[in-house]
Amino acid sequence: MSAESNTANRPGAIVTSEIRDGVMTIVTDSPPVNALSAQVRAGLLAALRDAEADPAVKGAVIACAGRTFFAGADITEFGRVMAEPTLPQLAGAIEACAKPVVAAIHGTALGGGLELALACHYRIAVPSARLGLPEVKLGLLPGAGGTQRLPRLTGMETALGMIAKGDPVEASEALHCGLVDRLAGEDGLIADAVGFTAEVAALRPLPRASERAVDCDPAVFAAFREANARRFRGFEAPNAIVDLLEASADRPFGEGIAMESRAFEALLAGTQSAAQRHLFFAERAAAKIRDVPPDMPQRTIARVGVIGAGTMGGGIAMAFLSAGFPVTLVDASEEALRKAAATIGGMVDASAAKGRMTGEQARAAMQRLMPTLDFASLADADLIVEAAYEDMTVKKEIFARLDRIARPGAILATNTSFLDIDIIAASISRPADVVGMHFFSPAHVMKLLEVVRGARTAKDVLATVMTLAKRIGKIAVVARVCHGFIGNRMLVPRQIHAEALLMDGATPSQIDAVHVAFGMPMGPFQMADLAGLDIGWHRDPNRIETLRDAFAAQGRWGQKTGAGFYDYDDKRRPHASPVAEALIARFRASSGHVERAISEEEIVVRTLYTMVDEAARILEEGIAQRAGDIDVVWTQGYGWPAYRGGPMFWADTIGLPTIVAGLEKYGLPVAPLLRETAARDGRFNR
Ligand code: 3H9
Repeated sequence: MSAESNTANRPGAIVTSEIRDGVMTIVTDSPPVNALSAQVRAGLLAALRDAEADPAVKGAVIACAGRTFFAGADITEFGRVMAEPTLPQLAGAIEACAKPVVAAIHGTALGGGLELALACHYRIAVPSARLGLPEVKLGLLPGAGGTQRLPRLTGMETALGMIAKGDPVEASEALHCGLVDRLAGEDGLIADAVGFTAEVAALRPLPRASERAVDCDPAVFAAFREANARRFRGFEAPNAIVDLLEASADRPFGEGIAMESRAFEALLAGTQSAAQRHLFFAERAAAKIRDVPPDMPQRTIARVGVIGAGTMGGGIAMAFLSAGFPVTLVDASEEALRKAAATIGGMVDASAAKGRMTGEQARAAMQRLMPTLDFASLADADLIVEAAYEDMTVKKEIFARLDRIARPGAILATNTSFLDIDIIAASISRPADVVGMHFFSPAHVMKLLEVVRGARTAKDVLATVMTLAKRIGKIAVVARVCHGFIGNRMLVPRQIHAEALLMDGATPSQIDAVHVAFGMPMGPFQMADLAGLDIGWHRDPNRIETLRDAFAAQGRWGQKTGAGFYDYDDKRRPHASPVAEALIARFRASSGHVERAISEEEIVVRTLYTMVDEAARILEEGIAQRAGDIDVVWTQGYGWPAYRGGPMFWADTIGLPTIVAGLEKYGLPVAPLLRETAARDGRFNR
């Protein structure tokens, strides 16, 4: 195959084209992810027009250089008027082209990128490609024809999952459901795409997704909404998407497209999408450490050790095993090791059953697990994560042993959720190697990882752990040392004020209902019952100094005893408890509190505004690097609803002067940073 001509390619152009064997190959090279910026769109349209006008061209291939096919619209352009050609215009022009246009897909075809491919007449992909419409995760919907073209190609069931849930599909699945027409060789995509175009060049009519009919049972929509009600609760985009998919089934294509465009604009202008787009960038910004250069040399991590075969240790081991690391799991109890290995086996099997790994990968993962009683087997590990009992004496003892046996340069991490890692680091001879890796339970599922930076933690240790976090699929946020770091520290004022509200006359279910309506998965008292009310209890039933003591003394320890702030049935469902309320009333009276009516506004101020206040202190003390990091911790680790963007974004949305006024109204302290930022009408997130 030889290049026959070269259309108007200027030096440095992002979109270039070349004609081979009568097929024009249009290649976009716009790092890092070939987002469809105004410049890319203009370049694509110009090349397409060239292909249409040139009688020597019988078809065109649209492909990308670099690591991926188009990753979607350029999100940084949102909020401004989209320059022409807009993405829907470009998609329309591609589909209307009188010559066949073939999308050649590698890496990920996402959002507007996949919509562009859907507008092409054919799609060819390498086997490793993934295709998806993840706009819903940005509080949006596909706005360039995706809601109308995808169901016409794949059928409704696949389209519902891909668009309303944002689940991507692998190339093989895409082939199976009609989303791609052919798989290419992994290394010969362009050549295969050109060959394919030549093969289909003479076929007419051109297959256009918009001209196909959607065949589906109208009952699928209600069933889908019902099955996903919990997941979609509070979010605007998923319901708008299901409406549009319904429209694709019973309205003409043009009408569906007009509806899609209106719905996209409405979501784009709303707060939910602003919140979710903020989180997209915040999650990526969190990976950057201000005083650690991106090219910092890193330590090699090939073997991982985990100390402690409890729930956390097992989950952490699973997270590393799934990412391909050999893991040595150490515990002093043979029974604990046996149980952990069985649990990990179950988790690996479940992952395989869900298609997250193949049977072969599952077997290999289990072969990489080495449970042992022998602490000395950690000698060749490059990273050791201690996940033992949350007690400083225990931790110091473990780190002293590690100091003796770990190889020089090994990273020594602790999974502590509260303790001072500087004290642990100072107790051994290599404090620079010590770092906190605070996983969230279940550790193989939850995406958040708080990376705790001690006063003496080496920069290359931090850089290595941040890269490693990404390899094991975690979103890492750096925290400096304080009690509870970012996430758990913010839980403290919430719990203190929630319990103080009980003393003033509120009930647990009244307070929890406010939090659930706000979008949290559960309220402070449901969470306390889940964690256990006996945690930290002095174990003397005659010493009743706090409300917690009163509950613990009665054996109301929460879910584990079937009773706490709530009563639990055999399915662990909470029910408002007259016994708990009587206990609260007695404690209230005995401690001299007077019962009064509590409003929803007071609950919001005292349990949510106080969290914002604590977050402001975390920021001003430098515990968190930036406000967005706090938002990532709370949305990824504690169920703060993504559509509210995290505590700091939420505070910005309602206005910091409102937060200050609310706190002052109830006589609560205001962090200096919060007061100053409010006074100049500023925002935490810029
Ligand atoms: C859309 O398409 C709307 C249309 O339906 C309708 C329009 C009318 N734009 O994630 P990474 C940046 S909505 C701008 O670390 P990876 C990212 O911020 C879009 N920038 O890489 C980062 O910047 P920095 C639907 C983007 O290899 C850098 O690229 N599409 C975009 O781990 C590297 O990103 C999506 O939602 C973008 N679209 O993962 C897909 N995407 O280096 C969003 C990325 O300064 N993207 N950046 O921090 C992704 O899911 C991942 O980036 C991807 C690569 C899987 C592609």
